[in-house]
Amino acid sequence: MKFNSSLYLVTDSSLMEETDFLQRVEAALEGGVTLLQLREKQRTTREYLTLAQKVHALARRYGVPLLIDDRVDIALAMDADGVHLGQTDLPIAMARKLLGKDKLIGATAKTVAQAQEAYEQGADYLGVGAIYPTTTKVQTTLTSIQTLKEICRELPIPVNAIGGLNKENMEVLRGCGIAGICVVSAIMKAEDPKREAELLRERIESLRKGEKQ
Ligand code: TZP
Ligand code: MG
Repeated sequence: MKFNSSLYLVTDSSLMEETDFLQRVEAALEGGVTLLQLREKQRTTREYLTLAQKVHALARRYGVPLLIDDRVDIALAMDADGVHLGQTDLPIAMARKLLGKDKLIGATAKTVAQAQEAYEQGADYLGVGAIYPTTTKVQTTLTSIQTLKEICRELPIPVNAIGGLNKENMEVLRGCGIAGICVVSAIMKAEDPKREAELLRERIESLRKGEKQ
């Protein structure tokens, strides 16, 4: 499946009521988010599925692929566009076997070796970070810009930077060879998520000019 990961919104619904959450996601889609990941850590399977179906309906309207964090079963059940898997989730090769060649599979990688392994197992893109400390609930460590650059240089698939990124601090990514950025709070906590997405999209496009992808 063709996809554009330049402005990749990873959601966090734990901060708000569902109506507010869905409105924010829609505003972000209007503002120019190119890829969307539903990331739920606290919900039951049934709750995750129900929310995923609502978000999928929104994402479809904007022609933006929806990926499900962690849960290949949910992605399969609701025919999402793909999944994002970390180092403690189902191995990429198994997910590929279950999902087939047309679904998108993203992998978290913090080292060149992890990136290489994910690519060899069939990952379509890599998420690398955290670049900066994050306020989002996640177990992660920082990844250096040097490692990010090496992963971009060594791997032939799109690489997205993640972790604490916003429009004020993303300039550090210029020249790294990234395909895009992943953000949670920059958009989910923004006063005006549509405007924030517009500004982030403008900046990432300008930053990516002249990069490899
Ligand atoms: N993986 C590494 S950092 C992170 C994830 C899921 C969270 C990023 O959130 P934010 O709010 O953009 O820092
Ligand atoms: Mg995970």
